[in-house]
Amino acid sequence: MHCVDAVHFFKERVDPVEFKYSVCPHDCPDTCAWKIELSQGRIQRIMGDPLHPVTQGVICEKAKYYVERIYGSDRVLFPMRRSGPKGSGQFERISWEEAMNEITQRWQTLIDKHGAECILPYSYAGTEGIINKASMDRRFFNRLASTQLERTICSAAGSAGYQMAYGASRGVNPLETVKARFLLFWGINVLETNLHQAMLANRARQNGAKIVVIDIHLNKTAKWADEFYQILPGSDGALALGLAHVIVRDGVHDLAWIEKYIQGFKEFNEEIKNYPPERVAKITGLTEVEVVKLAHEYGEAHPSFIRIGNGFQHHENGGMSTWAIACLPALTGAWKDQGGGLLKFNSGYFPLNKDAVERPDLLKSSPRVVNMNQLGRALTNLKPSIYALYVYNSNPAAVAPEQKLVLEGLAREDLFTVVHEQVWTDTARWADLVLPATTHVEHADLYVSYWHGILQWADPIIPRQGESKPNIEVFQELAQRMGFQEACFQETTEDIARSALMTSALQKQGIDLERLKAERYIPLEMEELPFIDHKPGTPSGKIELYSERAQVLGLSPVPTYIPLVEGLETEDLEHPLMLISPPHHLILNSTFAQIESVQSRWRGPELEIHPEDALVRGIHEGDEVEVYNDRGSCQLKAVVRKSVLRGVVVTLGVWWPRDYEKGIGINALTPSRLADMGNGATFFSNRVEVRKVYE
Ligand SMILES: Nc1nc2c(c(=O)[nH]1)N[C@H]1C(S)=C(S)[C@@H](COP(=O)(O)OP(=O)(O)OC[C@H]3O[C@@H](n4cnc5c(=O)[nH]c(N)nc54)[C@H](O)[C@@H]3O)O[C@H]1N2
Ligand SMILES: Nc1nc2c(c(=O)[nH]1)N[C@H]1C(S)=C(S)[C@@H](COP(=O)(O)OP(=O)(O)OC[C@H]3O[C@@H](n4cnc5c(=O)[nH]c(N)nc54)[C@H](O)[C@@H]3O)O[C@H]1N2
Ligand SMILES: [Mo]
Repeated sequence: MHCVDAVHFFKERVDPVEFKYSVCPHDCPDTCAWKIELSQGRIQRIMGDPLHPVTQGVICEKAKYYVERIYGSDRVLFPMRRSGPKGSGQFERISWEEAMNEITQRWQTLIDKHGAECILPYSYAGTEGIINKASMDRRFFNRLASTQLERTICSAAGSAGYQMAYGASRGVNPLETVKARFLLFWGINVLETNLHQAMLANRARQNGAKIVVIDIHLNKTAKWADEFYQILPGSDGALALGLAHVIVRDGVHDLAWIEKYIQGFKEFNEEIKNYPPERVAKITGLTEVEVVKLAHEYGEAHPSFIRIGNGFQHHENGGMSTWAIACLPALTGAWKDQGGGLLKFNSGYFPLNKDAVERPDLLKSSPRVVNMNQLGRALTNLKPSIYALYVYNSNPAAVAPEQKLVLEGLAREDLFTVVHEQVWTDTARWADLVLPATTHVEHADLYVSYWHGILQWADPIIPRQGESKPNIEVFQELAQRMGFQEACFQETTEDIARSALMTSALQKQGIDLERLKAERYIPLEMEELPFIDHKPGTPSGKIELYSERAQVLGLSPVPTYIPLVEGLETEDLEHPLMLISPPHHLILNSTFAQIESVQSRWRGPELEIHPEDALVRGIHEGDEVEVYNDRGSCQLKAVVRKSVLRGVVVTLGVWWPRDYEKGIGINALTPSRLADMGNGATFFSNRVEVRKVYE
């Protein structure tokens, strides 16, 4: 061996590798614990923490590309001011001092002229870290009394529907689901969107359990299941009520349990008489035999577990569908068994002091509220006008419905737009000022999960890139410059985390920030038998199959099936197809869409269309097609496949508008109508037509 080689060899061997830990911050149920390999202070590799009870050393494919997100050439590193026309992407570097002065001066001028309601914040769950998701920002916009944002883009309809029955946001501890004998994944692509739940289901299957999927799309999860029921979009409520019909008709229900724990069985029982299998078969596209079989298999298995996904919550009837599904374990008494019942969300297991964190008391007036699904309308139609928009933790140019209006709004010369971002999204390109944001490995935060019950803490593990700052610091500075005197605007991440954890429930469990920092993650107490250990939070203290609250809201007091306004039962000859656009496994909402490793594995935006629907339109595999309706149009490549039912087309993933031909994304087509409950999103209740594009 040469001398030089020997040195090189030696150097390679001793290059110190160290491991640090963090938490995946994304809007995903799994909230994974990361083990990170660093060399010379630089992140080399991201892995799942093998010791974390839920992560168990496994993370999804996209998170492995995180290194590219952190160090990529498209990071926003410095404050930038627009130097060309809006949307041109031309920016010049400025200092934080200049940026902060410009924002506060322009806001002050606008407030003097139009009042603080001319300012609109726009954020969602870019990070799930409590501090940088919703703390100082909420305090700031409360104190400012700006227009308030109703954050309903995800699962608001279903949450409201679940609350009707249970008055709580908790259900089965996912770790218990290994005990289930029958696992029903309803409207959830669990292999792609909740990977660790699929791992737990695999363990249940090894113990003899059956896995069943109900979806509109033959996706990866449907192929993995033991049985797949492919239904028409938005028909879930009818299916659930049909299953209830058969369960009660055939005596599979548990009357003793119902008498003790249920309110409104009598009224519910009247309603389900309207859903015999022959009617439900017509609405759902299943056969009568399938409806009866599923009802019996579900009703007779113990423990039986239903994982409620987001698929049907993105329809106008999403609230009612969720309520109807949520009634099923109440009929069969599935909650009696460990691992039996439902899991829609488990955020209710984290007893944090939200008011201390967000300070709603700082809001002294009742400013108007804009629903985040209707950003496009708010920017183009609302009177008095919005003159300033502040975006963080979200990429509305890609993810919000009615994209044409959103982009028209962002293009307004008289709208002052500030975007605080980690990367150069399309939204950032439309901004007047762009501020650089730290990623979660550059700042500290406190994490909850809406699926598992483990509280986590993550310290920063690398230096901040460029001049990036976390959300909390930017809002501290803005508050100071706006002259807000309240002491809460000076609180640090740790101060806020401490007050978040200051609740009697956590104190009883011996949890405080010092312990959490030392242990990094602490499993919280979860109910062994939800809604038996503690009563539901409904007014009656029982599981409500009949709800006076629903009646007060002008809704049916029992779950019912309401056909979609833009569904397959609607007369609309010009737009005969339904377009569904659920997540893609390589991206998370629109995050990761631009990074090279993802782009190189992606075949471009695709549209799955049934062979018969393709044939009548003269469409062949690989053709460029235009999907259109009265809201807009978008170009994709056709994939002709029986993975979709006739009348339904599917495209996976919300890619950035710039990735589609003509710079218009899939949300150009989606509606901003609101769902039946919770003012939720209706992305999937969307009629379209498709035609071949001839160059
Ligand atoms: N890889 C990846 N993971 C993610 C995300 C991501 O973008 N990518 N996003 C995260 C976020 S924010 C969320 S909210 C969750 C969402 O994840 P999920 O809860 O899985 O919800 P979706 O993927 O929107 O829809 C799930 C399935 O419902 C189907 N579906 C659509 N309409 C209907 C219907 O009417 N009835 C039925 N039964 N099924 C229907 C879709 O085809 C899809 O296969 O995933 C999170 N995890
Ligand atoms: N057609 C269609 N549209 C959809 C959906 C669908 O299924 N189909 N799904 C909907 C759903 S369920 C959801 S939840 C929404 C999600 O929509 P969004 O919440 O907008 O999610 P992302 O697209 O991931 O954008 C988050 C952005 O926040 C930035 N970010 C991350 N961390 C930080 C931080 O600490 N500070 C700052 N300032 N920025 C940060 C990221 O870089 C990223 O650009 O999309 C919805 N849109
Ligand atoms: Mo979501």
